[in-house]
This record gives sequence, C-alpha cells and structure tokens, in this order.
Amino acid sequence: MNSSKLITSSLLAVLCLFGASFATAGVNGPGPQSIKHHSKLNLEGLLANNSDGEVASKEATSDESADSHDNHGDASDSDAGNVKLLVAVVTPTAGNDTSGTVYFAKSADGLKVWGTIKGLSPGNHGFHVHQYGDITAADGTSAGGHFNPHHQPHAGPDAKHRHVGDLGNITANKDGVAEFSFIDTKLSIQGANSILGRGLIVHQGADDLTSQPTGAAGPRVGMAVIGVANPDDLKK
Ligand SMILES: [Cu+2]
Ligand SMILES: [Zn+2]
Repeated sequence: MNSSKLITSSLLAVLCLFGASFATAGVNGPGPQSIKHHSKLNLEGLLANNSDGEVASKEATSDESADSHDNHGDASDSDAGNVKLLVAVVTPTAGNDTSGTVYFAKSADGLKVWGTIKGLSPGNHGFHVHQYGDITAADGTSAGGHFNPHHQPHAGPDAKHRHVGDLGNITANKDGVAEFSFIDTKLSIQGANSILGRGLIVHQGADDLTSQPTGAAGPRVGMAVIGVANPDDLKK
C-alpha cells in the first residue's frame, strides 16, 4: 500500500517535470508550431472531459435544478427538438458600430424572428443567416455564404425558391436603429433547415433580392452566432 502510493507520487512528479519542460520548450521553441501542438493537447483534454462521466452528471444535475424552477417540461436542451428559442447577439465587424439582439422562436407557421439592431445607416440592410456560426474573421467573412442547404438561388424572403438564410432586409430609422418582427416559413430549429449554430449577418447595403449569390448587399457590418436561448428570457 505504501509502496504503491510512493510509485503514484513518483509518477506524478515525473509527469509534472515532463509538463514543465514541455511548457518551457513551448515558450522557447519555434512559435506557431508549438502553439499548434499546445492547442491540440488542450483539445484532447476537452474531449476527454466530455466523455468523462463526472462532467456529464454535473450537467444533468444543473438541468434538473433548472427544471424544478419552471414547468416547461423541457427535460433537456441536448436534443434540438426540445429547443424552442434561439438568440443571436450581434457584434460589430471591424470598423463598425452595429450591435443588437435577435430572437428566433417556434410558432405554428414557422420561426418568429424579432429584434433590435442599432449602429446602422438609415435605410435597408441585407439580413441573412449564413452557413457558419464562425465570427472569428474581423470582417465577418468566416461566416461563409448564405445558408443554402437545398442549393437554391438567392432571392427575397417571400420567394418560393431561395436560400433558407434569405431574410431580405431590415430597415433602420434616422437614428440608425432597426426594430423588426416577422415570421419566416423556411427557417427551423431542427432538421435540414436548422439555423442553430449558424451565423447571422447584417450588411452595410440593401439586399436587392435578385443579384446572385448575395443580393449585392455589400460588406458585413454586424455578425452573430445563433445559439440556444434561455426560454425564461421572454418573461423578463
Ligand atoms: Cu448576408
Ligand atoms: Zn441568399
């Protein structure tokens, strides 16, 4: 028993030494390659944690306590079928001031979309769901093109054939604020048309609803990732 403890602590000491020397090598070694190596290690650590029963049971516990506060019957958010509300927090792309919040909620006719975006020039601004929920690029281009799972042409929101992500324009008043609320029949939270985890982009110019493949709406001034919202947000 004592000897096994000794072996364990020796192993730990060796691992610590190894870790320390690795970290030092990372600092002194060739920059980008070391960083890449580090982030790969970190990713593996995260993946290991995800399959760890302890972490999973912690999440289950917090879900249960959340459920005890309301009677929605949403046993879990892990299945998109149980998600009823999405939120996208719009942040400005480099050199712009566009920001706001957009909600998407399940309704009988499709998804209800509403929100407020400020920091715009007065007039129409192209407003689309883009393919990727990736806003790492300062100009928003990492969000890719319009979300188009059925390989359709670009068009307006009322067109029969359009990109799923084609939501047309939002209109800013003289103060540069756009307030809007509409129902879209193509957007969904689950299935092929699911916008969960996709990007939301506000453009500098108007979407002409016809030019291919983007409606000629110009650069991206605001960007967001569409995520799962706390349904209690609606009660505030
Ligand atoms: Cu767009
Ligand atoms: Zn489009």
